[in-house]
Amino acid sequence: MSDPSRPPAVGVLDQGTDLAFPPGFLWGAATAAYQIEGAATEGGRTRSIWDTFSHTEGRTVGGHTGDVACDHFHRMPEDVRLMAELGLKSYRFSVSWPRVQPGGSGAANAEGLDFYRRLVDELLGHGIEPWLTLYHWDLPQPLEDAGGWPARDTAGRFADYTQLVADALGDRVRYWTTLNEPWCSAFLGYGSGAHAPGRTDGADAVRAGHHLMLGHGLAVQALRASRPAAQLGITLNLYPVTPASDSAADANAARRIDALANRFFLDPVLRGSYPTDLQADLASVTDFGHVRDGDLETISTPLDLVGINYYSRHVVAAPVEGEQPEEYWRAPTCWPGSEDVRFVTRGVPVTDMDWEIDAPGLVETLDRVHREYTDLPLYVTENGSAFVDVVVDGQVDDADRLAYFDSHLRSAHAAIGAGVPLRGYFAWSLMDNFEWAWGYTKRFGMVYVDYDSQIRIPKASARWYAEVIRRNGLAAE
Ligand code: IFM
Repeated sequence: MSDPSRPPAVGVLDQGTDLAFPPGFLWGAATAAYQIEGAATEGGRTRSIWDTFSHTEGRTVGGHTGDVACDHFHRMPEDVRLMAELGLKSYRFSVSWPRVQPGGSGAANAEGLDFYRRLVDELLGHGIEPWLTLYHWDLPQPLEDAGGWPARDTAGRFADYTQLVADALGDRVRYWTTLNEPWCSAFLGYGSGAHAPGRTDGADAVRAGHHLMLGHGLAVQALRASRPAAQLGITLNLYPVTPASDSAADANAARRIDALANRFFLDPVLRGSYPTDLQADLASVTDFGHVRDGDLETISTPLDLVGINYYSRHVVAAPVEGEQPEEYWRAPTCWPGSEDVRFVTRGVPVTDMDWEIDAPGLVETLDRVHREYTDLPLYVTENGSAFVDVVVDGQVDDADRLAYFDSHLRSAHAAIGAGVPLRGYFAWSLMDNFEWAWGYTKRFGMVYVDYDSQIRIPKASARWYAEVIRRNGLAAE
């Protein structure tokens, strides 16, 4: 940090009673390989679908790519020092598949693995628990060329890659996430095409979702066999889905979107079955012929924890006849079979992504997963917000982001009070980074990154979060 002794600008924990979190609560921050590492062609790394996509004209804002990003590959030790100064108890990072297994098949790339060995050692040396995500969207390009996630074989390739990483890092890494947000990989990658690889076929999106989950199940089995002490989970991006009115038609729209956004993954992973209403909704898209005997048993291989990424709520309405109200908008084609459902803008405050700020939705989401699906420990593996940041006198006073964190941590605390076994919280993100199709135009970091100089400036929210961690709690309101 530039000046750790300087008090946080806003939202300081004062003398009030703390909202204390349970002892040992795992306070962390998260990043992902392609979003921060850079060094895209170094150390034997080969192309992923995101290299291809971002280098294709018109795919990302400003033609931005992850070629350099935050240059974390070269600045890793100094970034870990920053984490230590913030007092992080854990750091959630992802391994770049094309860095450790170039091309997505065959032997491991020792140089690639060595980077993650050094990262893990550096973290452990600073008393920071490494939390490793195996797949945060960077499929090796040759595997996409062979069919990508809609092809069944990709699931097996993912399990092979998992084994390589488990062999190299399993002695030092306790917490493992197989997939980050498979909804995005499947439905943005193969449905709307807003994400890599940019394909637009509803049936492919559904097949991709299934094979991602199959890969998850196979990876869990591989890890369990070779690293029995590891804590294994998956990270899902979940949303409360609320009907815009109490009409039966809007309730049905909400049911459909809930099935695609949430239950598509929750049910197979935690119950070993697809929801029957989802299958009926998707009848015009796919007959689910890609699901083979035994797949759902593999997909529902028991886990040790569930990771939840929470950002916002969906409010939805039935398709509108005739002229549509201004606040009703048609979502991009990432909802196969339900493209005609309208999403509704409520006029509540939004972040720079135009995502509505809805802290109570976090309690709802955590409570629902716990009540309807599992007694397993839950972790918020991502939560955060993009806002426009301005550097003034070398400081960034990101009051909006700080308020977002504060309100969502109050929700996390409320969820624990209501009996949810929430064991940790990871802010998204440690630092500003490549926000996928938005390039570098959206800043989610607690630490500001000047992409020209690569100077890092902890924002007010970072200093505030450091204090929350130090006190293991928040000031009462
Ligand atoms: O930046 C992403 C991250 O990679 C996955 N979860 C959502 C974040 C914000 O869009």
